[in-house]
Amino acid sequence: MSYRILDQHSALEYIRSHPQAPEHLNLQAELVGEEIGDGNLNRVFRVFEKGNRDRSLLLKQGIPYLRVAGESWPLSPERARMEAQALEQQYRLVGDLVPKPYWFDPELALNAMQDLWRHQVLRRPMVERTRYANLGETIGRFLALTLFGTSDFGMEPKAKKALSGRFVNAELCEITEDLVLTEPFEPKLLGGKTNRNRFNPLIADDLERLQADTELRLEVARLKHRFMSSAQAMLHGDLHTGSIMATPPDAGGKAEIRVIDPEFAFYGPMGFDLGMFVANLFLNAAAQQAHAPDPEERGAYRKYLYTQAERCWETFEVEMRQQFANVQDISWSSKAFQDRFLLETLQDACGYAGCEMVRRTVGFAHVYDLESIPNPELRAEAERLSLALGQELIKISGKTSNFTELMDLVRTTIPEGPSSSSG
Ligand code: SR1
Ligand code: MG
Repeated sequence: MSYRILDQHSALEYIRSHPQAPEHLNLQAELVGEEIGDGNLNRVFRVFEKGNRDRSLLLKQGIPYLRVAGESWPLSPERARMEAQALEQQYRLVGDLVPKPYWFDPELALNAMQDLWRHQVLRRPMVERTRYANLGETIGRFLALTLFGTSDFGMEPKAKKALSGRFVNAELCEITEDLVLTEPFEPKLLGGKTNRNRFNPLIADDLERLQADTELRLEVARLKHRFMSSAQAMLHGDLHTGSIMATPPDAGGKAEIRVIDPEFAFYGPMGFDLGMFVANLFLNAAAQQAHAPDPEERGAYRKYLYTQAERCWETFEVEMRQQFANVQDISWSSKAFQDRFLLETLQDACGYAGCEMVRRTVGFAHVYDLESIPNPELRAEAERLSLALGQELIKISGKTSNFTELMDLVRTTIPEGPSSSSG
């Protein structure tokens, strides 16, 4: 059957007639379907057997436009194929750190996968200061295994080239190139292009100062070029805290963590994924300025967030070095090369983290962490912290020599101590 946009009813009909569905659901049982998509791009349906919540699956369909913007922003449903391919690779490399893929239906641009109904997207619980003791470590491991495993270090050269050829994700990369790496930094664009920034009027002067900073814009230009031309590994491409789900933490504080939504996957610089993740921890730290008026509580949660950023980097580095120990190409086997590569990755991560913080504060696509602060003055206070740290991270990105230095900057700009009190 040809492409059509599914709704709750047609999603159920689709399931009833799909040959692979009975592997996951009893089609004779009463099936319940609900639309649950709250992301920016797609429609997502959950289907389960009434009274048997464990017998369920998730359908994610790419529609021909951006869900949050409507038909005025066309987008090819082909992105569903990118997600299918990326999920297949990630599942091969990290197994249950991602939802299990069931099937891809090219005609409907639809992915069927494991329904993580016990898991919750991290944004809201993190605004409420939920702690996941194993978050940083899990993401660090996810990144090392997926990035190394799809790079020249982990693949035979011809196989890596063939795989990278399957990840030419031009349309979604363009979104990142424009929304993350151009528009927030440029007061005027060339070629009649318009700038889609949206921001709190109370921080208009701060944005003007940021956009007047030529040193910063030069660094962003370098990072953008690297994003577009440095095909190191298959990236997740959009690894923010809305792309991570977790079960409620157990008595020891640990949770089952899964990375979702890899439709922005493409071959790019490894530091991009790392930078996105830590930036979203720092964005939350900035937003706690308003969410946690008690300085002790705010400081304690920031401390937790910074520890997770550190664990992520530490785990990434340890796992990468372990993988490098088995590298087959003599060119990559020296410690000196590995040190240098990891330093470059750290520097990239630092710069992309800064870009993510700035764009989530003044660009087109914001984050719940900041958006959920109802009072504009309090929100501006948090947004200024985010902009200040974002700018600093971009400016030190080419110079930073270790993660401790980066975290010193984070702690100075958005402090953990009660001195960060706003009253
Ligand atoms: C226009 S899409 C806006 C944002 O949503 C996605 O999750 C990406 O982060 C993108 O930049
Ligand atoms: Mg997404």
